[in-house]
Amino acid sequence: TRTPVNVTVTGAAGQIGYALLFRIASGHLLGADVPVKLRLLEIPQGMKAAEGTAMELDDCAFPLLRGIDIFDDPNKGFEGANVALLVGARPRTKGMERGDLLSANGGIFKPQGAAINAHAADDIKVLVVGNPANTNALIAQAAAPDVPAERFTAMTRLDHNRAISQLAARTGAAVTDIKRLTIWGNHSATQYPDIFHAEIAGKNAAEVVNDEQWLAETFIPTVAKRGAAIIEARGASSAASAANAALDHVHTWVNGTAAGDWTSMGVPSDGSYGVPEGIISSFPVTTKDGKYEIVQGLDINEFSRARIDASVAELVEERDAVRELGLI
Ligand code: NAX
Repeated sequence: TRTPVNVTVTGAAGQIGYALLFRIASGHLLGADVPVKLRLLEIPQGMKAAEGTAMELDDCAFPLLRGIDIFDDPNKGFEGANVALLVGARPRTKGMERGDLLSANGGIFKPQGAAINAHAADDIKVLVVGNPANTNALIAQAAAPDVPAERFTAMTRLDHNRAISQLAARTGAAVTDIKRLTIWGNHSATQYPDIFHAEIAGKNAAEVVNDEQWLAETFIPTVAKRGAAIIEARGASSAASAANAALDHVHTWVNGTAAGDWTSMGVPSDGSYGVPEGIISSFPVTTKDGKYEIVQGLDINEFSRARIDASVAELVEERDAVRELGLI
């Protein structure tokens, strides 16, 4: 029998947490044969609701779930963690400037990074979901100097999945026919969903679509603004789809990408494609044996270059702002 994998989830009492925990416990994060122990991390006000969720998890009698512990102290919450999903964050509220948002989140992600550094397992893998996800991941990573930097990642898989779905709808293809789609840059409105290297049933996606106006004026903004459209329709932000993307991100990282395909992950840049080293930017990546590699050698056309550069410029600004605030 396998040793259970310790999975820490922050923001466990929130709406993404509620959509996420039951699927982790039923084997959708790591695999149908991998037992898990859940460590829920909340703030004191969230503890009672997290206990309620834990009661429901008990009531599912999930065969793979080997324990649930709930904490409001990050030093305990990350103890022995093999996988950490950093979901809880400080949302932007009315009248909040970017600097306020970054410093409020620095107050969360810096201590969490330090706690991961001190207490997590040696093989820790971190996914940051809480926004601004890329820069929150950078803050946590900077606070964890003993953990290899590449273990800190940010979620752009929801954007990736949204882009696949939009492209499938436009072309009438099945989502499973679409490969090699890429989200570049920041998980924000500046993100760039790139179909120039994507394939639809083996054919180049940009050639199948053959409509640059649709690309620029419909596809890219629809994907980039989908979060706002969900809020408008549902009266609440994406939760089940975000949870699903978090499961996909970690599952792919641990279990590998399919031959001939890749995925999108926010990862520390190694300077590839002119993205400044160190910032956490979304790239096309392949994964194997629990490690990822940025796909190399793609030709970047002018259309793509301008959009990648714009999103990366935003990430550089965010990095400079958190540096200024002493958060990294
Ligand atoms: P909720 O407000 O429903 O839940 C957040 C939870 O986090 C709350 O229970 C709160 O008590 C807890 N929390 C706050 N500070 C904490 C801390 N220091 N330690 C532990 N827990 C803490 O938000 P929800 O809808 O679940 O969204 C969570 C985050 O995901 C938000 O930042 C949101 O912007 C972000 N998203 C990111 C997406 C992505 O693609 N990267 C998409 C979905 C989502 O918008």
